[in-house]
Amino acid sequence: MPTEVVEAAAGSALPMSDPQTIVRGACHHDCPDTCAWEVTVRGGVAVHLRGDPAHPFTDGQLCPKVNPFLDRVYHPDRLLRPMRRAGPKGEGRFEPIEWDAAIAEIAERTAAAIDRHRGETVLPYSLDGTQGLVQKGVLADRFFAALGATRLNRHICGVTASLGASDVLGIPLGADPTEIADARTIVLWGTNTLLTNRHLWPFIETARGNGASVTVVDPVATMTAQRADWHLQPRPGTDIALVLGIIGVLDRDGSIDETQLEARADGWPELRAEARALSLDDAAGITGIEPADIVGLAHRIAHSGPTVLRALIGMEHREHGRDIHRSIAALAAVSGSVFMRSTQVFFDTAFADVVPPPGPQRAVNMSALGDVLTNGDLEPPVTVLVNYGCNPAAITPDQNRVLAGLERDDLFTVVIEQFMTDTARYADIVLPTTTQIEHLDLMNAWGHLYVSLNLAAIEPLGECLPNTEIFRRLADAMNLEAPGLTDSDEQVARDLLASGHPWLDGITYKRLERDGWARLAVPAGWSALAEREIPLPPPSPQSPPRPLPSLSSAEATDGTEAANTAPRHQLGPLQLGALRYRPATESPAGDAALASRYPLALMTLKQHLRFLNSHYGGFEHHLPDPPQPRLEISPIDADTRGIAEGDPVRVFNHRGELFTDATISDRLQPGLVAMPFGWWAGSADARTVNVLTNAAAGGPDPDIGSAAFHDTLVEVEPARDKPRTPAHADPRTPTSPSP
Ligand SMILES: Nc1nc2c(c(=O)[nH]1)N[C@H]1C(S)=C(S)[C@@H](COP(=O)(O)OP(=O)(O)OC[C@H]3O[C@@H](n4cnc5c(=O)[nH]c(N)nc54)[C@H](O)[C@@H]3O)O[C@H]1N2
Ligand SMILES: Nc1nc2c(c(=O)[nH]1)N[C@H]1C(S)=C(S)[C@@H](COP(=O)(O)OP(=O)(O)OC[C@H]3O[C@@H](n4cnc5c(=O)[nH]c(N)nc54)[C@H](O)[C@@H]3O)O[C@H]1N2
Ligand code: SF4
Ligand SMILES: [Mo]
Repeated sequence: MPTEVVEAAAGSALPMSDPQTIVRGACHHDCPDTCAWEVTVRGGVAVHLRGDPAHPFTDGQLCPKVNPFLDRVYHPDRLLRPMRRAGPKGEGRFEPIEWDAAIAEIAERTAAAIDRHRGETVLPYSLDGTQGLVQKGVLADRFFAALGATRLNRHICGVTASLGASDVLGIPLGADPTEIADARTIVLWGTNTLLTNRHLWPFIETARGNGASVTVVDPVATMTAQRADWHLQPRPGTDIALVLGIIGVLDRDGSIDETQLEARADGWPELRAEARALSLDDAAGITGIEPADIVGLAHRIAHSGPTVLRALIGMEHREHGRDIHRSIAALAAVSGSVFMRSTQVFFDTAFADVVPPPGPQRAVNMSALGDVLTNGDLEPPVTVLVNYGCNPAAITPDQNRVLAGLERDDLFTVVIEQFMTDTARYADIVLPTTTQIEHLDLMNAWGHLYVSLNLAAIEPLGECLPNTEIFRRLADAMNLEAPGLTDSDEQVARDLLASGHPWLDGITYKRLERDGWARLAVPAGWSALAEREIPLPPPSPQSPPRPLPSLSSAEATDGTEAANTAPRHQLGPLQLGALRYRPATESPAGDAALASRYPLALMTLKQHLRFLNSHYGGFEHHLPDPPQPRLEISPIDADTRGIAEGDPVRVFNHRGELFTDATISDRLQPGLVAMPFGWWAGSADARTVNVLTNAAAGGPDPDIGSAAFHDTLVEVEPARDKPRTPAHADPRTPTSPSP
């Protein structure tokens, strides 16, 4: 239950005399910052929301996306009742039904599909619509495991970057991001910190105040690049050549402590040989960065430390994304820099579901949804799709194939959503779900080390139910018998905190109820680059030993080689090894025939201040003026195509086309165009940028890793007298019945 506090929240405009409750929580968005917040509730209504001023990372600030979050909660277009489709798929016409009828229909149709095809005919499709551990996954995962459903490799975000880091470190754990404040040289490598990770910026400014320099390595002159001391603008996807160039400089200068490196790492001679094989001029030729600048960056990194190399996700959305991220980790090892990245795996390591992981069902990569739904060879075919916390019609690459799959008459689609998204329009049954202030959750983070407890501040609106309750009801309706299917949300949270892992020492449910958040008990200065052993939870009969995240089960220990306190897993030497730049297949230097038809590289960026992925993409007050996702094009490329500022254009390739207006931009190098991602199409015939994007995995295995969104080739031509799509959905055209 919420803590009863009868006081006015500092900074709120509420009269001091009104009794009110302040409930602690944290933002659920897929954002590294996981801001702690406080909701002020009066008379059962949330009246005010602010960042928790005591939280060391959030520091009382939320962000332009989430400051008006209560408008999202009480938005007139919130889905408030279960609905059944009443028109063609995609049209978005629905009629209300009762919860019991909805649950019964889903249970019956799912059971019938399993009888006909076996469990793997069911595909759960979800991501990080909410990052809360309880609502995002635990109960849903148990439910789908009990059904024997196909497993989804949720790899569209973060996994490729993690694998690249893991290839060097054995486990993808960098340093605590707040330690960036102690750096003298900061390199933000393919991460747009000011936009995507804004609460890290004050720590960077602290370092700057102490004399640190900030370098951004990014093909686009992002807002972060514009605020940096130095912006290096490599050609997209060429970072490995830049890294080899830097290592080559350090090698020639004798700046590498080879004795120390060889004691800690395998594969240095192979890496050195690759660096020596690429001349400085060749590195400059591939990357488009002047030789003197490569030397300058190498010297900064090696001689003006402590140096932090920070990456998040940006470069993973490429065919060779895994190797690009591997190269940054390797550079950190070679140059003695601090390596800083997502902190997700700290939490994955510390928390454990008490229920054993699912059996050996087949797995599919979420990036390949279009193929999975339309490929006639899949056996069994997917005939039941249960979608929650994800908006695949908008966010998944190769949108035409995704939509063709969602249109299939023989596909039974259930969408659990807060709003009538582009995906929900294709549902057979839509189930209305709660927002973050209406349910309980335990929040991890990937930009810092604080865990938070999010308490429900208000009752669910309308007939909304949390994801968890929906899966409990479905499990009951389907008579499933498996451990933990009916656990309460609080039980799930308590069990997660009780793994016994030393990083959760002293962090109890009770403490989180009182304080809202707590820092994982990771020692200051800890990182897998510096420490080559990692604590494991103590083995117990209730929680069988499990492999560490991103380690194969062959590498994981059985947890029995006990030290005096907790058992520790030896990570072994760092792995360097050969590393070579290769152009992506779908890039100007890759497939020449394709590049001659579609000569421009398209990057589909997160660039809107008031979007979070596809959240808010259809919200009037979150859209820019004019409310249209424009194509950015360099002056030279616009000129050669006869395109002027604001002109309507057709953007197209072998996957699809879309119509929009052009913006001439000097943020981009010639040969590169960009469009924002996250907008809604708003109708079945409209398309968004993902109609053009590449679904290839960010590494050699198609089932593993993210999509190569940014390795996409297109052509652009003037399109006067053509309709412009996508227009944003008119948020005032409700497709749901009124509550
Ligand atoms: N405001 C806002 N914040 C967000 C989000 C949002 O939608 N809106 N989304 C959240 C999510 S889900 C994520 S994953 C994070 C992502 O956060 P970031 O990791 O910062 O990722 P991106 O913005 O995708 O990409 C960062 C930068 O990488 C650059 N980049 C792309 N390719 C290359 C390359 O080959 N080399 C180099 N050096 N740079 C390259 C891009 O130009 C881009 O500026 O942001 C989160 N935060
Ligand atoms: N072209 C291109 N495509 C991209 C990217 C890119 O950079 N370019 N980035 C990729 C990346 S990094 C990511 S992470 C993905 C993001 O893809 P998604 O995870 O799909 O993105 P979101 O828009 O954050 O969330 C999807 C939905 O979750 C719903 N939701 C929120 N909370 C809850 C809840 O409690 N329960 C339920 N059932 N639903 C909830 C929201 O209403 C929202 O519609 O997109 C990827 N796609
Ligand atoms: S979206 Fe990110 S920055 Fe904004 S409130 Fe949520 S966690 Fe904080
Ligand atoms: Mo992401």
